[in-house]
Parts: sequence; C-alpha cells; structure tokens
Amino acid sequence: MSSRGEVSFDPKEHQHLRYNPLRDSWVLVSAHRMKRPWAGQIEKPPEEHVPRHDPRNPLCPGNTRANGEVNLDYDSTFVFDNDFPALQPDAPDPGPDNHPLFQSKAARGVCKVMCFHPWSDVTLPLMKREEVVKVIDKWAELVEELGSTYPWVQIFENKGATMGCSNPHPHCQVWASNFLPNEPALSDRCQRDYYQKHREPLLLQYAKQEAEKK
Ligand code: H2U
Repeated sequence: MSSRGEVSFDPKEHQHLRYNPLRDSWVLVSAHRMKRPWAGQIEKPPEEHVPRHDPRNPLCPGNTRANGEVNLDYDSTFVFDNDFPALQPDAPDPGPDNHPLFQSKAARGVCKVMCFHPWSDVTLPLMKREEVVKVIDKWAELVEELGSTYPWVQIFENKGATMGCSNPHPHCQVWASNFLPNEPALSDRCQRDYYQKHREPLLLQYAKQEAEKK
C-alpha cells in the first residue's frame, strides 16, 4: 500500500499487459489465475515401456520404412528424406490469382527426419555429452547445407503423445522452405525496425537488460 492509500503493483497478483517486442504485441498476464481450484483433467505421466530396438519401428537402425527403403545400420545420428514431406522442391506453382482475397503461392522445400541415436529408449537428456554434440553438429551442418538454398530452415522436435509425436524413437524434423513462416517473418520485421530506430540489435539489448535487471 502506498502512502496515498493506493495498492502497490505486484506482478504476481495484479493483471497487466506486457509488451512482446518480437511480435510488437501485448500479452495479458493474470498470474493469480493459477491459484484457482482445479477439478479438471489431470494428465498421468506415460507408463509405456519403450524397447531399445523394435524390429517394427521404421526409425530404428536396419529397419524398413513406410516407403520400403531400409535404414542404414547407424550407430550415431541418421538423417533421411521424410517419406511424407510437407514440402517438396518441385511442387507446382498454383498460377495467377484472379482476386486479391483468394491468393496462393508456390510452397517449395525439403523435409528431413533426423534420428539422434540408434536406441529407442533414450531421449536427448539421457544421452552422453559426446552423443549430444554429434546431434548439434549435425543440426549445424543441415542448417548450413539447406540454408544455402532456402531462406528458412526449421529444426523441431514433436515430443510426446499430446504433441502428436508419431514415434518414441529419439528424433527431430528438419524443414527448409522457400518462404519465411509467419512468426519468423514478424519477428524479423520487428528486429529490423528496432535496429533502424536504435542502431543496436534488439536481442542483444534484451539480453543486456535481462543481465542488468537479473
Ligand atoms: P513426428 O514424430 O514428429 O511425426 O516425426 C516422425 C516423422 O517421420 C514424420 O514426419 C516420418 C513421418 O512422416 N516417417 C517417415 O518419413 N517414414 C516412416 O517410415 C515413418 C515416419
């Protein structure tokens, strides 16, 4: 309470708007909502037992994938072209639009799958440091290789059933596209605008401020 009897602001108690500089937008923060009683669904941790090698799993070493190809008998990382790619390098152009409300464009690219390890019963946090380094080196290699052709390369991991992950084997996906997806396009625009105004990279200034404010 201030001397004038006003309630002083507590971010854990009082709802407020916070600026997201990467989206030039505002987010409503109402942290006290987490205190409400919960009688809704509670997720149990998965109890599944994942075998180290499953002869039917298309991501395991030496196994046959959905398209009939046989995986190498790999003992580290293993990268292959996704057999069900969301993007392909030679997708046809939809042609000219006849109305501004109904526009379409060619979406081209490459989709790969990368297995992190030959064993299905490990995840990144359970792998040895040198095994994780090999994964990171492979990510860097793929970004460099695909980034020389495509303006955007996205590496992501769908993890767990709720996220729609189709396979327990440790893996990620790599998508390279001939367009910038919406979120990176917006944050690119915001960072460029910030640089124009302040002559300093937005993320660098943000990191400095965070370090100062602790
Ligand atoms: P997700 O678990 O995030 O769905 O990634 C697994 C990917 O592996 C998925 O994109 C591909 C799927 O298309 N895949 C193949 O390319 N071949 C297969 O035989 C199995 C799965």
